Amino acid sequence: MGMTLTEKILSAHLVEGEMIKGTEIGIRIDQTLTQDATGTMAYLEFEAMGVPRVKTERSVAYIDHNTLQNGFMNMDDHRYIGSVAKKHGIYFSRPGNGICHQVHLERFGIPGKTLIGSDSHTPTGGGIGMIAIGAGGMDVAVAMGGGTYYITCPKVVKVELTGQLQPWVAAKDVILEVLRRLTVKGGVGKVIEYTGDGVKSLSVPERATITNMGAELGATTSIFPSDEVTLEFLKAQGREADYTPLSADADAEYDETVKINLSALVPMAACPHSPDNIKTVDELGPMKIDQVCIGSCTNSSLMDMMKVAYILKGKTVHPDVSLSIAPGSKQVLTMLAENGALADILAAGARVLESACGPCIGMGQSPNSGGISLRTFNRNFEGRSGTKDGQIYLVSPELAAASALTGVLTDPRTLGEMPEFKLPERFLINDNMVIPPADETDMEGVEILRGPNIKPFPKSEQMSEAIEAGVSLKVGDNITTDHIMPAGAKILPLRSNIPEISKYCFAVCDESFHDRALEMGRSIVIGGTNYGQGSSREHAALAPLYLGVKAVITKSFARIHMANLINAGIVPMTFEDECDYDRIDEKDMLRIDNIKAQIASGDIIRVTDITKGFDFDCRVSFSERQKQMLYAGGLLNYTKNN
Ligand code: MIC
Ligand code: SF4
Repeated sequence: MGMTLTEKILSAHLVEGEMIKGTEIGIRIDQTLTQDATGTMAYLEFEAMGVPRVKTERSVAYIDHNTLQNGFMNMDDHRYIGSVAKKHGIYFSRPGNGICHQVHLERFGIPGKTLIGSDSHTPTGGGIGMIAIGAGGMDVAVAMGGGTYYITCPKVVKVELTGQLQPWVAAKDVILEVLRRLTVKGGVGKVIEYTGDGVKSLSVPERATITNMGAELGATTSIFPSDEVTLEFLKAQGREADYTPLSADADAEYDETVKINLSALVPMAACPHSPDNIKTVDELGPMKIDQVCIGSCTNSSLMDMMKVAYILKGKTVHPDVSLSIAPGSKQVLTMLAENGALADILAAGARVLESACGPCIGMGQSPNSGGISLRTFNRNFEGRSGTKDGQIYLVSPELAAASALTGVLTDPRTLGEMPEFKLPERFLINDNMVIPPADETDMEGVEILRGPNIKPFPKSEQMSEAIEAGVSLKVGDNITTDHIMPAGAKILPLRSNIPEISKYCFAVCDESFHDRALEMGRSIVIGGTNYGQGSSREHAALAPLYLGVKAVITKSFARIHMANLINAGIVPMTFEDECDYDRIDEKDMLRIDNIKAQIASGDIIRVTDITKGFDFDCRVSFSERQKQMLYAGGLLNYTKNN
């Protein structure tokens, strides 16, 4: 039987386990990336491991999230990360150089390699044929130290693309269609592999838009083959030596197949507040809008920006609309400046932002109250924009730009004939904002620069014999990491300071959570399905750890968050019978006896609700390694013990 591309790359990197779906496998990691909002923690963890120099083929530290310097904190973090990078063999992409995923695709991604990144949109690298996976900072730290990365051996879904996108229909519409069909839970435990004739009609940046937003499916990652289109992109980046052709075998067997005829797709939008709440432009009609934001790691490539500039050229943004545009990298921005497209964008009245995450993570450009904002981003979770009742629609750059001019949601197909947009034969290559690490002989002398905002990692204890703890919070389905540990301009500067940032833990759901949890001392959180979807931020586990949360019981978990909980020594469990969710209330006292022995002996954990006087069963599925990690009180303790 032939192999899928996913299986080929994973098995070539397999160091532990067997390629049996659903079981834990360990893989060797060739490349890592971090960004600044998760990076300080990752590097504190890396330092704690005491490895002098990274053992990967390439590790890059990007600064792109916390670029607003309203106080010393973010700048201190940047200097800390820069100094760690220099000392320990990591390339440092300075603020202004661009969004990690965009720059990594342009300058570092290599087909057939494995990449993990402390950011959930690391699968962007799948656009160039990598197995690129989002992970918690601790997992990235371990991989930098040469350690194995563990995942559940995934099922592989084949998305067979046929036909060709119609003019003004975009790669964004392809992934919105996949989200419409599979939903934000549909990718859990799976890799989404794109195949079929339609693949060759998509450029690498378009493929990367699709794999980027595969994160919103909850998928382990997404991947495209590496073909002549990939070669063309690498050549234009001056990196043809990095090319290897890669694809699935013709007789590869997949666990599921989804067929999409590109020719039949129409422009769409993901409506508030979920990336899978999809409607077509026709269904939505000419709704009045207040804001348009173009950029983010999903849609900020040169091609995206050239289309936007073409649409805006010679026109003016509607007087009721604020339009902001953040090109994804210095390469993109410089090329727009050189070819004149930037002048067209500026002349139309767009507010051009630096090449960074910006509004996507609530770093500015929050919409007006109740404001309708069209964004080319990947997430529209409630409150993420910084305006609690902001109504965020996720759309293609083409639709966004067309609407910015009219002031209402506008079908880009009304723009008339579409010219051919072609990738340049040669991108402008200037890596002067990527600082290489010190030579091995000089690294000793590099001083690590620490600011007062960088507080040590919260301590976790070994697992106790029993857990008796109250329910500090009960939440519903699809709770995102933006609910658990919100971001935005005010909170992001506290990413290196767990005691401070934990004051905002769950604030979107319940502002009294922080005080209540501290008062209770030890507690348990109850959640619904797909708990922890979204970001890879381990702060969503570290803040609860700091506040005394010992276990989280839900109907189901998102992959990265569940791994982060285990890494933090918090026990994730799911209800064996979902009806028990309804029987438990906030403040109920729960008791789990002999928890270690129960975890050791099977998949079922018996829990008693002391307040209501009933027992219920929870399911766990831990590998031996995860069990040991939980007994030790998390990955750091476990790594130190071993
Ligand atoms: C996001 O898009 O939510 C982020 C900010 O990039 C996060 C990482 C973080 O919280 O720092 C992600 O996607 O992992
Ligand atoms: Fe940055 Fe937004 Fe991409 Fe996250 S999703 S990496 S915040 S641009």
